[in-house]
Amino acid sequence: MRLLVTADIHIGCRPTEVPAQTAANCSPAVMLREDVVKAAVDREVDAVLLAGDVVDQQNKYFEAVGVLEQVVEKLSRENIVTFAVAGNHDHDVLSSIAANAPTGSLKVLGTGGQWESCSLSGRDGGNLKIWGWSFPGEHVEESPLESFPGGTAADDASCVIGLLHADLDGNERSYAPVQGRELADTGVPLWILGHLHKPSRRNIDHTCILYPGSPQGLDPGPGERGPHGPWLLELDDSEFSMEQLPLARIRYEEVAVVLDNVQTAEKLREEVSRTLRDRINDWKSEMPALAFVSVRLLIEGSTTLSQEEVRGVIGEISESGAMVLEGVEVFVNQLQVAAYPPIDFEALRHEQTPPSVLVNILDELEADEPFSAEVEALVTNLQSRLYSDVYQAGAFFQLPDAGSPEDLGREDVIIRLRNQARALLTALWKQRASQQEAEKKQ
Ligand SMILES: [Mn+2]
Repeated sequence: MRLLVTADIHIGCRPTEVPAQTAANCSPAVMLREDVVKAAVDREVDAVLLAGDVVDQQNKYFEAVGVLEQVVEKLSRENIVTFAVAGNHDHDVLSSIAANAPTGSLKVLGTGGQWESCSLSGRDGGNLKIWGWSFPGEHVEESPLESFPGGTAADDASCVIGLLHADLDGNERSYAPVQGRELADTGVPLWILGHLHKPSRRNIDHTCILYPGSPQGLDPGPGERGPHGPWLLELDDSEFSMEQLPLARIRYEEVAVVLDNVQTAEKLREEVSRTLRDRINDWKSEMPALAFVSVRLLIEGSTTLSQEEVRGVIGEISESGAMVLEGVEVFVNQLQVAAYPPIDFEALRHEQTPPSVLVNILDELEADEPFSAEVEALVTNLQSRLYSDVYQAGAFFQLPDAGSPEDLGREDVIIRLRNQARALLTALWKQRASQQEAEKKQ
């Protein structure tokens, strides 16, 4: 028996940090309607399983209803049934969409937070039982597994799968927290989970837990990077195998360009483009449909070019619209310049001068937390300053969801501090170099 599984499609969302046209051409709705459906039909699967957050909370019903109806109808004409559970985003819309879809084409399991099972016979004569549980509201603080009916050992189905939207071993208490141990203790050999967008799988005893992830990354965050796409499952009695079909058209990544004493803008352009080409070729071999990459670019190593000069060169990429390398469009969604003039860091660490204070702060900011009390104070101070001076500024205070200082990503605050420390160190270094130059001439 063959299944196609995916999760967290978030119909209604658009991928961010790509041009508007790209976002429209590669929206989750388009991915589902075209790529996921095509894969299901081409691979002749028996069913498609959706592990929740199929629809995004913000734009839910109206964009989603038409798309999902089309999709399940098309699949059902090919004798493919769609099974879904609701997640925290679509707890209130999925079953009403199912009610309007052609009879039997979309089955939402476990509505109202009540476990429900369904049987499916495959083209190969195999028998599958799917257990599912849907979010009854936006927040669920208890593990849904507390009410799992169990008794699967005595089942007559040749294979049993669990379908659930949940936060595995995480610290988000309000999104159906579950432990890997609990999943393994159900005796269900294969769990398909939704909620985390990054694909992952792990085994605990005889249980396999798969987060298929979203069919495409939606923003530059670390949880959206890497290859995405639905997964193909092959079930044969109690044996199963799985592979990801990396169909995503957009890929989000972080790319570090390490400079080795680069002195000219031309050399910098060459280095950036060479590094990007290498990476893009790797990604293309992994993802045949790759059309766009949105990268967070880190410039490291050593250069005599100033921050502004480096930013100017990289700015050419974004100003020219899209850069095309190896047939793939590239967008720089964020630039971090962590390159220095050829500074003798080791010598500076042993001085008692302003530059050496900066080097020591930078050493800490670039290492793992926890920080010393001094550096921690810098971080929290900047965080609250950004909140009071920017977030609460008169011009912005009416914007919804302004949040609190804690919502200002700590990582972002640390990045800002590092950038400022580097810029200041570079300036002090240059000042010292020109002083030494002047003294020599006297
Ligand atoms: Mn979710």
